Amino acid sequence: MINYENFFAFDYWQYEVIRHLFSFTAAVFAASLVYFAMSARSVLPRYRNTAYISAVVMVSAFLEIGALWVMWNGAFAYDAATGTMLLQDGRVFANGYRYANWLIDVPMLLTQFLVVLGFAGAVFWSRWRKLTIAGALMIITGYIGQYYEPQVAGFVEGDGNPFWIWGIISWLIFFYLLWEANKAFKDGRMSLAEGPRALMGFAWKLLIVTWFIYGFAYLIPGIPGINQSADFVVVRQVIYTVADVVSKTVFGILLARVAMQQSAIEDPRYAQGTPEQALDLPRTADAVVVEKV
Ligand code: RET
Repeated sequence: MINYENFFAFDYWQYEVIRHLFSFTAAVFAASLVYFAMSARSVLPRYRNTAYISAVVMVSAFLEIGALWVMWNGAFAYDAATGTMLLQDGRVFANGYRYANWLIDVPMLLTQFLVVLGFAGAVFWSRWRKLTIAGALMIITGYIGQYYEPQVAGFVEGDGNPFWIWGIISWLIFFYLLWEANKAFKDGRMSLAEGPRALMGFAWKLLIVTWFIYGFAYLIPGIPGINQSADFVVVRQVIYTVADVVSKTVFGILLARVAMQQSAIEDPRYAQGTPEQALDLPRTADAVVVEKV
């Protein structure tokens, strides 16, 4: 069944806002990729994976949101008779690409979370297994449920219950995931010094809030009264955009900052603003010797 967005006639502004949301998000991720690639060497080697993971997240998100942008452009065209943007014959828009993106990014973000919390070896892998399996199952079950959006919104005949059943399963897995991630946060934060620990606490709260938002956005096609309004299609895409930028880029930058602060505390070569930080030069003592020569 084609996605819910395809059943609407959009005012031009509604269509255009959504189009700009896609181009904005794709541009943010392309720009963020540069930041993460360049900041990797500003932290101790054991934290570098956080920047590399952010870079992977950026590439995957750029491609998936770019795909949405291209599809959105091709799927609708201006209809002079009604003054609206209408779905074109033989074209569709598929919001499911977002789920394909999350399937990569959710496990990546959880891995990044464990890396910055300082887990390594067997402890890392046992936590990683639980979190990534839960993350993947949460997305896959939601992905199945979203195929029933048109039925639950009443655009086509048919049983809308699978939308709720898969959605509830996904929500339950989400709660389990939060519970495991909270345990990881509590156990791992003591590996960080006070300053970076506080910042990590903020990143964890931000993760909780933004991840909840995705779950709420899923529900919109099932809410009577708003589920046939094109305004709420716009609202849903705005929600996804904010959640995406915050959970990928802002979260990634916060984790990079935690790693930078902790690195600077453990090894002064990584203190902010020194040329050694950018260039990865030898220790200050060695650098003095080099200068004399
Ligand atoms: C679904 C289905 C309905 C129930 C819940 C969901 C949660 C989705 C989440 C997605 C997070 C995505 C991220 C992407 C970043 O790149 C699957 C919508 C709870 C939490 C963090």
